[in-house]
Amino acid sequence: MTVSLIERFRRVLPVTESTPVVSLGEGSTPLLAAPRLADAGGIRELWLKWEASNPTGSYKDRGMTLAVSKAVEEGAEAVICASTGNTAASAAAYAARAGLPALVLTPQGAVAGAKLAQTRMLGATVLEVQGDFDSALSAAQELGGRGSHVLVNSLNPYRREGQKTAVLEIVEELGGPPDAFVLPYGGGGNTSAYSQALSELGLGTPIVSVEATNRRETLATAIRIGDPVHAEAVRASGARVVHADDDELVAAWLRLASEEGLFCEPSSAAGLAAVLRGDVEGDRLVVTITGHGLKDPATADRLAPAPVEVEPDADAIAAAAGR
Ligand code: AN7
Repeated sequence: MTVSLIERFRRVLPVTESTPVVSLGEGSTPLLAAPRLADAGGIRELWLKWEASNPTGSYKDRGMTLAVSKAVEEGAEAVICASTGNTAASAAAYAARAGLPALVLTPQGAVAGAKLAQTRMLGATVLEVQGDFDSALSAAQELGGRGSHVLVNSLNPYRREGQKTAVLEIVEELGGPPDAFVLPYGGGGNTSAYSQALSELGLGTPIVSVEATNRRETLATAIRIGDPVHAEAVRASGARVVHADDDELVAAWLRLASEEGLFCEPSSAAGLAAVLRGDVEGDRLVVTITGHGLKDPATADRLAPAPVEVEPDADAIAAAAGR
């Protein structure tokens, strides 16, 4: 039987025997070698933590299983989040699983369509806020503070407790820490969670957090966050923050797909962009790939090589294919 994240890591999570486990089979994601990209980048060992294989297609599920389980334990009647899309889908899924209503605030016009469709399918009430992510998050925090809804953004400490398990899996699987962890930096919740995991393990492994050069306008809508709510925690963690611009993000994203067979969403390639630029030191690197490419098919459709039209004829097809 599938082991839930809470069961697997029970000993290091704030749960008791009486905590109800709300699970969709999250965590225990693949750690995949990336030999071609490693060669290209002159890195001895490059590992990709493929978080797209979580139940809703992103790493958010690691934190959401715990946040929703604790919300149920504490008698919550509803959950709320603001989201650029992935937290929304994850909150909707786990709330549905728990039989709780979910209220999701999205920045209008700035969420990939498939994420919205996923969230709506999962039964959440979706309100498109006439503003950016930061203003939606402020509103969600305020409403959460009134007690009617439990906030399940990463300001909720259970989200970070759950997300720290990615580091535990990686260290366990490699038989020790890598030389560095590299991951995208949007709001900074995941960086905080990784940092928490390392300090609990007594490890000083460097974290490199990669933000969009133009936070407010990047094509990577998942990390289009002007004012990261965990900025102070990220600073305090000692993580090194570097930038990647949209051209670098897109180049890394296309290469990950065509050279390693992994189709992620554009924001998820941020870590790889920094690595391929030679910006991360070490012989053995772990790059976290945070979300699935099918989350944002419109961007793929726009930027992937276009199909070529051809007659249903073998010679014409061979000619068009160049072989
Ligand atoms: C695929 O869903 O903020 O630095 O509201 O979806 O922990 O915020 C998503 C963020 C990276 C950034 N990769 O992580 C949301 C949201 C993907 C993401 C990030 C997000 P944090």
